Amino acid sequence: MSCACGTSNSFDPNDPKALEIQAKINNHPCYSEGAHQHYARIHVPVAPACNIQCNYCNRKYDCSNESRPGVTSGKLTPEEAVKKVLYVGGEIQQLSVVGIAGPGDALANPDKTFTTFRLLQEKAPDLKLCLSTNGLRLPEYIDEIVKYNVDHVTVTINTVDETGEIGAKIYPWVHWEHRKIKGKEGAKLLLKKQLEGIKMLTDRGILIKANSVLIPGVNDKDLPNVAKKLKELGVFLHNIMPLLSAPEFGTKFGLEGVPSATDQEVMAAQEACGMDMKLMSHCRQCRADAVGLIGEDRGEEFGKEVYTALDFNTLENKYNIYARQEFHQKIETWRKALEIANERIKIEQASKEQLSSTGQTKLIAVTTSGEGVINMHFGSAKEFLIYEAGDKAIKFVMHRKIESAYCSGPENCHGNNPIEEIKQTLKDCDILLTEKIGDCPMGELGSIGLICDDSYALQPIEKSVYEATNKYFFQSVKEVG
Ligand code: CLF
Ligand code: SF4
Repeated sequence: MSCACGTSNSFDPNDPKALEIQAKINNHPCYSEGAHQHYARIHVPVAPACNIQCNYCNRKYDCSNESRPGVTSGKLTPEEAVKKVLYVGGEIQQLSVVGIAGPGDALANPDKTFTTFRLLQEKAPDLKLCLSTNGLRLPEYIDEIVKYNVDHVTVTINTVDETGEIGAKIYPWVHWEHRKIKGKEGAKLLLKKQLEGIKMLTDRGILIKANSVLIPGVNDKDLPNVAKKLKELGVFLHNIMPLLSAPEFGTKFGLEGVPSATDQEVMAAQEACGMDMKLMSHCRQCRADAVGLIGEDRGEEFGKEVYTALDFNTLENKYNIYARQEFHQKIETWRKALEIANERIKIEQASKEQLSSTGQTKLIAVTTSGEGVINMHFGSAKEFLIYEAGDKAIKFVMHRKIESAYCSGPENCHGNNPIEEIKQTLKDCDILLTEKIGDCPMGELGSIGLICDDSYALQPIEKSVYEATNKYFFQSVKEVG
């Protein structure tokens, strides 16, 4: 059988550059969509200070450039952070990446950031190192980034408007050489440093992801220009994150009533930017102390009391780099089997024409707890993966979170399970594939025209999405492989 869909998420095995990039991203859960259901990340909150102000951020909380607003992380010293990584790496063997993403800006705290990376290089050399920054001080730290093998850098860049007008609506000030530079001048300086820093990093072969916060009415029209610029500079991945805004976050935008970006606005922005750049669509806006697979947060299991009293020898034994390598081998074997089972039916960033012979596509929601299969009951799901599917192929679009799962256990069941938020979240979807769903929620979701199907329980997600869509909407399932 030959591949029917012309999948574009594979790479050319004869291209040494492509091979090198593939090796770098293969087990990075953010840089590789295929890795995010299998590998975990940890963020260590060693960087409390920040050197700019963003109007979507309240500095009482974490850096909103990588986190959900209104979330506060504890702070760690570099030694505490490394102890935590060793402990967690022993407990969660899927751990493959350590990131510094706040609570402020990694490069506004250079000593703490690079001490942490230096210690990690010594004690956990198998982990990838990753940092996230607003970019203001990026050009100053290129040598340090290279020295410590920080192979993945995220720069948040929300506009490339050279007049500073859009930037001034987002950044009231930046702190530079002991003074606050306000308005357009500050925004122009920030942009200059971001572009300079990105260029210097791509010249050194570092993989850059750019985050852009989609702020409807402020920078939405400029995001396609951002994508073009990023492509020109050799940025690897563009992550368009929705503005999350509410008065209780205490941010300027929240207090002024600027609304959050909707799922539909994010999809439109992805559509407008995806022509130029490879997009990340599985970001979960994690907290600065996030632990686990992206989408889950096991931070509460690893409070300071668990690891700070242990010495480095004990922790390095617990970390057990050889056992971890063996475990990663098993993950890779599983991923290969999954890839075969899914019959390469998914295309990254496909156009409607690549997905469908008629231009008609459907949106499919899936519940999963990871490992690439449909293995979560509807009642427990707090997020849904959303795929777009046609009669030729499928693509991953986004995840959608909900505040409350339908069922939080018999002890909390008062017969009034929350369904309205779920109906609202899935209102534009056509099918829900889940491990198990009861008659009652199925009836509720049927009222918004959503077909619920639990016959694909424990099956590979991508193939199931394709088959179910064709079963319900396109009648015949094409032969793929
Ligand atoms: Fe962390 Fe960011 Fe590195 Fe990933 S997160 S520093 S690149 S290891 Fe990932 Fe979290 Fe989204 Fe960030 S899902 S918020 S993109
Ligand atoms: Fe907040 Fe991050 Fe912006 Fe600093 S860079 S103001 S921490 S969102």
